[in-house]
Amino acid sequence: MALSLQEVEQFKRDGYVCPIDIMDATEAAGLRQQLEAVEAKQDGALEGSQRNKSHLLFKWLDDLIRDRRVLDPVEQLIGTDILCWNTIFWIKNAGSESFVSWHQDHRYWGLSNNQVVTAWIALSPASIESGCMRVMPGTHAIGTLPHEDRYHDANMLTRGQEITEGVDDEQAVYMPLETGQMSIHNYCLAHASGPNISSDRRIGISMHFMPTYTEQVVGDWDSAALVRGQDIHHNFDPTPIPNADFDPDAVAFHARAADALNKVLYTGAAENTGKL
Ligand SMILES: O=C(O)CCC(=O)C(=O)O
Repeated sequence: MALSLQEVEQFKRDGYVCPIDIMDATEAAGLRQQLEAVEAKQDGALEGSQRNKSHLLFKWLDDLIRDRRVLDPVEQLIGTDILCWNTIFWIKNAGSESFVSWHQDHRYWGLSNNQVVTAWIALSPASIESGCMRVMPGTHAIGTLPHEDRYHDANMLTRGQEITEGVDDEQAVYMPLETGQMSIHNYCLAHASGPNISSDRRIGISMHFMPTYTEQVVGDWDSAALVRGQDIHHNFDPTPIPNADFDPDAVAFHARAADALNKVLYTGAAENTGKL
């Protein structure tokens, strides 16, 4: 078993489990190198849309969402039939002010149930200094807290969505990860992260997994990758598996998927800045 019974119990009670050893630092450094080679070709950074649904663009990321080391713990938490809805790069450069305000993802993603989980893997050290995630234990089980859109350039979230009541910093728990380690949290859990005051980049990838019975209840169309088991529900269009990085068919599909995601994430917002 990837997770112990205690870890599964902790996930049910607190809404997260951390850290989980997935790969050694050398293997993670190899993935980081592949990402940075692409960044170097395009002025040093990914575009906003490339940060999302990125498994359609990067073949190695499509491999990662199907990797048994990632899926075995996820299966223990959400069952055997698993879709991957999204993958996101979370990159804070050394000394960057980038932060993530306190939020609950279920408020924005348009997904129909509370069984969706985020697996977040570190491709460089995610320490308190470099701005690792913080969570409010137990908030996955208390419903939706009030949020406000506070558009802010340094906030990595689309609309600067922020919880206005119900978060107590004193009760928050940091989730530091070494390179190659992973955390998993329920997407209803309140979480946030601070700036990176370390001398290295903080590079993480979140992978969002859900049971196949999940529905998209806000957007007209959505897509997901079947990564384990069977999908008898067909609520999401299957995403193509790229044959290589930037495979033209997958890139074309990605454009449509990123556009649909933008519409869902900005539903009800006063302004759609296009930031993803
Ligand atoms: O990487 C971060 O600091 C925040 C990530 C996040 O909000 C998420 O994975 O849902």
